[in-house]
Amino acid sequence: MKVAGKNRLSSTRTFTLTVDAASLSVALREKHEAKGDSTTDPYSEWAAGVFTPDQLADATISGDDADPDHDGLVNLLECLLGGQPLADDRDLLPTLSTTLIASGRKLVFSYRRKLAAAGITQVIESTSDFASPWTVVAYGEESVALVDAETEQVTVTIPTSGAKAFVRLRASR
Ligand SMILES: [Ca+2]
Repeated sequence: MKVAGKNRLSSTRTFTLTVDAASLSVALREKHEAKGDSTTDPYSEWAAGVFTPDQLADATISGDDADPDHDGLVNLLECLLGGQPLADDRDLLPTLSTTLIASGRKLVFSYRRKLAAAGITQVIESTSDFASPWTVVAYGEESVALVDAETEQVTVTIPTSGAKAFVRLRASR
């Protein structure tokens, strides 16, 4: 899908990484929402540093939802997670694991993010199946630990009693 650069500030694009607790597979979803303002924009700063002027002028390469390296991470998520938009970064996909606890089990959802991308809105949601509504996760606990001067590891635990659960990370600006 092509997104014209001149429309960049006229809409909010939401990208979603979905992690299936049963199979640990990861899917990427996206939706667009109309929005009329332009707020703090860490993406544009990031894009200016990783794309050439010619690439910046081509939304199919530098647009929020473009994936020029075909690694499954669109540029907005590359920016948030610390990827390189022109190199395969599948190792940056969020991880999900399960741990047994007295009341059932909990999901441990974890991802790395760049401190410079903190202005990108992140929401973690879960559902028991794709037919049920996604709900914002009430974090059982959350830890944020510095990995290095530019990166931090975010870990969220999610109590669950169902046999199956899906967790997704949404990023938007
Ligand atoms: Ca990519």
